[in-house]
Amino acid sequence: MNPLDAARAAFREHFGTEPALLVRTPGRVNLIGEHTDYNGLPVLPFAIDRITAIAAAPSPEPALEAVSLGFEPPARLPLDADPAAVPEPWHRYLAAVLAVLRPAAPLQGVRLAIASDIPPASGLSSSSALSVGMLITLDALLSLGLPHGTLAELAARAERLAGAETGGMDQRVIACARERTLLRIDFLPPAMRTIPVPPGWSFVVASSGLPAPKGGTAREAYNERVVGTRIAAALLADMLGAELEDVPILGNVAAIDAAPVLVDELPARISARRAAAAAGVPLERLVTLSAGTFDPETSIPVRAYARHVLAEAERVDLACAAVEAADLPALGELLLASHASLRDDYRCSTPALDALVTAMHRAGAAGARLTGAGFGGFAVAVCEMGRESRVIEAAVRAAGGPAFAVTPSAGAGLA
Ligand code: NG1
Repeated sequence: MNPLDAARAAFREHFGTEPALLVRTPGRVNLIGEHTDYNGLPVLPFAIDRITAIAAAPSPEPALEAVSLGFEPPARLPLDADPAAVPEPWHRYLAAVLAVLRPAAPLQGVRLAIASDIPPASGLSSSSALSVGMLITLDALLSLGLPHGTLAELAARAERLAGAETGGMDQRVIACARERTLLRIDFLPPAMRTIPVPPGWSFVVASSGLPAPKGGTAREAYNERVVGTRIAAALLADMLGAELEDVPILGNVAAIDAAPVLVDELPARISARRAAAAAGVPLERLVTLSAGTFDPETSIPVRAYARHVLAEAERVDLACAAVEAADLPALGELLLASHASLRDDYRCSTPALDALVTAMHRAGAAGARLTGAGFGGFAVAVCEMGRESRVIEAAVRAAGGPAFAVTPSAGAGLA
């Protein structure tokens, strides 16, 4: 059963009435531009033809009641629930969405049934599909009329409250994507540009066999990179004599010609406490996260992290040019270079992801790389149309699957 029919049926079964509306929210693949968004640097993702569906109706009770076919147990949360006090991880996302919407509107009770065919903990953004879908649902039920760009921003804020200091790529592409196009997203200043996919190109995604969970050690590892790149930005700004207000990010210094050269002068490892003293910035700017504080004593490999982020931002520019020129081999090389940088400098690949990327490339893909935050999850490959089945077979042989072709699809909306 497709997720829309499954969500509708689950709603009927659980609440005994018909839903008032249905929302469809796609997952996404990030083609290139990994770990650049929270540095204010560009990304090039697209929405996929796998969706989360939400069937919803207003409720007479002043509560959010939700049932999910993918996650147990069902949720019943007061409308003023504090996400930090909600123990069940998937309920925390629901509570975080209520929390970010509260200042915008008086909330009313709602009933939801959720079904999805986006593999969870895959790097294909099932979490953002849920948060964006919830916001579209509540926006419609409460007749708020908020633009999709605003809903994407609120969804990113909600996910930060739920624990991962996300940069905002996933929520924007899921809310704003168009069919058969990639979406280049810039953050400084904010901008979006669709880039049509040349005819005859195909994309394949494949599991590495290990999940990329949003909680626990993977969240710690993600937040360590957020803090590590803030440290690098603060130290580079100090070397360049640039004044940074607020939280330092590499996007603030990336456009300064000397920055890439000075990366080699950064310490190989340093803690936030020592870096704050050296760069003369308040420690809180480096370690404060939306959901807590990062340990200021942890020693972080900031030079390698900065090297990856600055080079990856350049690869996004080159990848946009390659797609616009319909140059598949050039795009493939950029994907392979991105993967090598994520493996060697950003240290967020795994042996299974490396083997998967090699297998898909050998099977005829022009290029492949891990997609999403890494530490497990999926890889993406680009190939000529007609070669998908060989790439998929090689991926399944290397890592056990699932592996499937994905089509750049439209963003979220009412079904
Ligand atoms: P995943 O792990 O694929 O959901 C995460 C972040 C993105 C981005 C990528 C790395 C969330 C919700 N998303 O994506 O914003 O930073 O890692 O490029 O945390």
